[in-house]
Amino acid sequence: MEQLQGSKGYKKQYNSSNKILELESGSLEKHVSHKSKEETESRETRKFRPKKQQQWDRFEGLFYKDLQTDSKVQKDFLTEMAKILNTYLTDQCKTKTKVVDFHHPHQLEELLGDTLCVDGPPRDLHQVLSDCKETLKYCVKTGHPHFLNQLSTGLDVVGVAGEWLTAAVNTNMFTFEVGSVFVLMENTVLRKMRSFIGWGEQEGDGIFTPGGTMSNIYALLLARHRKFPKIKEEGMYSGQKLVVYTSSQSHFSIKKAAIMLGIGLNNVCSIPCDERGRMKVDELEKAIEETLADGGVPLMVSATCGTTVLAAYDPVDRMADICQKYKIWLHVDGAWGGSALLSKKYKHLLKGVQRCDSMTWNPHKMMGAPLQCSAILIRKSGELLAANALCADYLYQTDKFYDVSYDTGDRSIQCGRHNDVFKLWLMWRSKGDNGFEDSINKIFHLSRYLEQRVKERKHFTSVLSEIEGPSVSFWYEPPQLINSNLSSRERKNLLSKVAPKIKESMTLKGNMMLAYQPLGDLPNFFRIAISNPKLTESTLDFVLDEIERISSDIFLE
Ligand code: ABU
Repeated sequence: MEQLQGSKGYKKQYNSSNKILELESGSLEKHVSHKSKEETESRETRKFRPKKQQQWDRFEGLFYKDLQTDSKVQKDFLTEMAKILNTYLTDQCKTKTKVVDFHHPHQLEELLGDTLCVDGPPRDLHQVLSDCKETLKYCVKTGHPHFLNQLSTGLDVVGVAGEWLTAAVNTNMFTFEVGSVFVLMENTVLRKMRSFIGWGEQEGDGIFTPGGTMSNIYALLLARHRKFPKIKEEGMYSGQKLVVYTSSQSHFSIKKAAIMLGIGLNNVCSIPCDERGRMKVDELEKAIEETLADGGVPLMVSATCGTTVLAAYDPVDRMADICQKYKIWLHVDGAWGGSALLSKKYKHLLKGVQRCDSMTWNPHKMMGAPLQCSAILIRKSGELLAANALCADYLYQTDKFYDVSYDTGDRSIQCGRHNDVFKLWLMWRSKGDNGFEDSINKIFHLSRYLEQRVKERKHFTSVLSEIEGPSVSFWYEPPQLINSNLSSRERKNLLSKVAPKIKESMTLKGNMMLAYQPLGDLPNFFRIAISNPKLTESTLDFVLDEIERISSDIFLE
């Protein structure tokens, strides 16, 4: 028989099958008598747990209430949690660690079984720690050098530490009275980012948002407010057709913004791109003229600096000429490629960026900040506040005892706002401009290295003749599968099946994750976007080798 001592007076006795026999009071208690199957099972499992985990014995029978009442329990619990995370973060970067232990959703559900369930009585802290460990087992190791599936990859330890502190402080950014030091940090970092755009010290505004899509929504909102400030009060009743221009390879968030702001999908004009994925500026001017001839209002041009797939940079300077001529808001979506501004060698890709009205820039991509960290930067101050302010007097009282210009919340479309700046501020402190510049240069160097290898290797074909941003796109044509006797149509059909099949196989094997996609008429191809400065040339060689290896396993003659 086992006796557990939990929160005050929470003493129970179990027989071998874990049925409650009696409580201290001698009476059976309803909430305990239906001791859940999962708790019973987990106690059973514990008998067989490895020695290593026995260090958690002291958490058995301790519950969340004990965390609240006993600071020693809280400290011990958080120490164990830190150990778990430390091990996870260290191990995930080792090449021998799997990137993913992939299971289909229904399999994962089955595997996790009762662990997934939140019904039933509270689990003790031993179980809570086990839950954390169990969860991490199935997480995708995004800091792993072979995780190349997204634009955000890698692991910045200072950034993670910053995120831990942010979670521990758990404050809101809307007012200075609660955001305090973080409000000042936000001002500092946004000013710094604006200086890289080339705007003056005192010029401009900005805010951190929950992702690049939100930042792009802000841009369109401000463009609309500048041209039609009355919409804020009166809504979109004028019947005027407002038009947004963006390249055919821009991110879908521009369309989402148009939907949300009542502009409508049909009024997002998709401008064709050249062979490298950059907007054709002549086509932009033609489209604007067409809108005007049609009685519409050209509202915003969005230049993409670092398209999602090819990492192409639209010619911002030439687009700025057009926007100046027609008095249109110029937005730069630099969610992926904006960080090139940190590099003297590559900032030319955004030539003319200082002429834009707004810019989206996601430090959670190329700068390696933990998700999420996205900023919308505005050239003219006052526009964010004018478009969004509602002056809620329960929060933004004007008779506060401090300078309320530091209450940043009314510039936001949100009320509560997460502190996304601290981790980035801390990273900037630890790396400085030079550290970031080195990382960006390394990322670009690695992409050029990979591009060269792709061009040299037999059976690999680069999608672009020359890349701009640090993404490399290519086809792999398995010689066993694709031979010269095929018609071009058959070849294309087969080729479109190769990348998905190789990806499936490597994901199931668990040693690598890559992205693939079609683009317009182009059949599926791999995209390796490099944002992890810890990658090496030999890692990239390995990636190409592995594609060949896996391919020959699947496409046997
Ligand atoms: N916001 C675009 C993210 C796409 C990607 O990570 O692949």
